[in-house]
Amino acid sequence: MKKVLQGNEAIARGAWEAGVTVAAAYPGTPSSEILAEIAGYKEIIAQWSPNEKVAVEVASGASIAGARALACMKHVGMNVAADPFMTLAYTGIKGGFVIVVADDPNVHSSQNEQDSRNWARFAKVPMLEPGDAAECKDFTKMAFEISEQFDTPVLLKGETRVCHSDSLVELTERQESKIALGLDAKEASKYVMVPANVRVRRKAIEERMRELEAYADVFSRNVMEINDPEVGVITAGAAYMYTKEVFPNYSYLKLGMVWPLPKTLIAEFFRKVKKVIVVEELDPFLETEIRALGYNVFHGKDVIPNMFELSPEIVAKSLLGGDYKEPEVRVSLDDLPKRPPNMCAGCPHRALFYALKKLGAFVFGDIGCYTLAFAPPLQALHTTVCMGASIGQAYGAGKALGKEGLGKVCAVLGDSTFLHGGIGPVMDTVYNKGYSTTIILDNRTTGMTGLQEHAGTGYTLKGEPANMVDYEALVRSLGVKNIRKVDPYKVKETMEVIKEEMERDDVSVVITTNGPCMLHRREKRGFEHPFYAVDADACRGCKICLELGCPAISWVASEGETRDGKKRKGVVSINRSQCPGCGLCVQVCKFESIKAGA
Ligand SMILES: Cc1ncc(C[n+]2csc(CCOP(=O)(O)OP(=O)(O)O)c2C)c(N)n1
Repeated sequence: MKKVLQGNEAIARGAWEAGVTVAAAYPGTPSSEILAEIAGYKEIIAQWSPNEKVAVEVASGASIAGARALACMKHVGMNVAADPFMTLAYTGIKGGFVIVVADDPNVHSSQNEQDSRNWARFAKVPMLEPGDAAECKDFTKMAFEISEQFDTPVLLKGETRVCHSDSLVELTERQESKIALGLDAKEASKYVMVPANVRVRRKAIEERMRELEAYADVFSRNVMEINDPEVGVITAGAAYMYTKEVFPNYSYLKLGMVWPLPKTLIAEFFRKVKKVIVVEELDPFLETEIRALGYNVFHGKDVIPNMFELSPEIVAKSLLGGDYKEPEVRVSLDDLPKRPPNMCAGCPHRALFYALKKLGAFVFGDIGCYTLAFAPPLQALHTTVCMGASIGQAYGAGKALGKEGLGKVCAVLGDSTFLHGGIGPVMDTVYNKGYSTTIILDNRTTGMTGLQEHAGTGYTLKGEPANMVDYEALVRSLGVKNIRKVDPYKVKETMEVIKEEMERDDVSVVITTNGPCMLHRREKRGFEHPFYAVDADACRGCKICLELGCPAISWVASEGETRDGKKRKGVVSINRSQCPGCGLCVQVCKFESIKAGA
């Protein structure tokens, strides 16, 4: 049977067909849908872990017990998971163990742009790179076979365009793994990475790499297509799709396995074509390796951009230079309406950041929906580095500046981010006698990546009720004595509490209450939610409410007068279908011109 699947759905299907029984992940665009999809397969135990390191550890434990196991993450997740990952490359596996790492070229939704192929070379493990959904499924299954054949974790590289685009996929039945389940204490020297054992495994890795290099030459998805013998392209994944679309007659060496490289195949390709071009997204990964083998690469990163994503147009422009002709029919991006990312109407984060802005605080920010508070009109968040960094940074700034020099400073992060990477730095701030204030935005979901459950939501990935972390009790156990709760929709009270805590010469944590994600609330309320409307005859057009950046509020230019004769240049208007009735605008309006709608 064939079915149109999204790349991420196809990876999930591949894992199911491969007989995977345990899958763990922390969400992150563009990888999040894989686990959400896997959760629908009853044969697979699927879970959200608090972060990527834990996800890899969970999957590797299942693998050591003989199960086929999968861990998934976005590219930056590998930075978090790197510690277990780099050493699991030494221990090897028992049941097939695959890590999906999905890159985000062009940084559609990330804090940086990394090329995950470097992890494969760094850790000395194989990496497969699919180019469409059909390959996503096939390569996932092959990755498990390679993992077991060579006793290694295998990386499967995704990327935005591959993970999120659809193609026709041939479905087959699930095959249960043949490896016996169970833990074997006699295998300890393989799994206990103390120096004497490490040295043994270190040699095993080199042996494994030699075997994998030989395998790469016969791997059925490293495919040579000889067409025009003048020009040959070495490429992989989405870059192959782009290049093939614009240069269908060139010859190709399409690599399904991007590490290690098939040296014999490459040599053969250089014999068969005159000029070899390497087309790849991001780093000159293949190009550097191929040049290091002594080959003369005709074009690579001298013309192909080494940042952002490629497209058929970019590949054609890069390779044709002055000969490139713009296609005649085009929709210009400038013709499209501008829709900058924004927090939802009614989002509790907006209320909190409005309060911080009014307080004039310097905010060490973090990663989540609230990062959008950095943009106009709020402009109330001043750093964002990686998940959980806000707390350590605020603490570090305090150490550098001293309490007096620090002024009004706080760290702000979401609850999923707190559980991911925020617990350690709060503990550190207490232990090392800091005095910063941390604000945890408790919206009881992982909003930014699509409302995934986490250990604070009370539900598992499969929707079963679960323990719900008590944030107050947790931070108290870390030694925090000053813990306050605020309802962010009550702006004045929120400002008072945060001001007091920022002035305190001690560590404090402020936790928002009444702040469940607005998307969750809307679901529950259906169409019954309250809403607010502007009394157009009272609105003075002062635009203060526009400072909230609420997408439900817009400006209508129209010169006129208020009911009591005040001149104005226009009025604001509230879109009823968007307004969830949070009442924030009512609190900021000085002229009582926003009222409950009827
Ligand atoms: C290491 C890493 N893993 C995953 C992500 C993807 N990601 C961005 S924000 C976020 C969590 C957001 O949830 P939360 O902190 O609760 O804030 P919310 O969006 O709900 O306001 C995730 C998982 C990331 N940026 N970095």
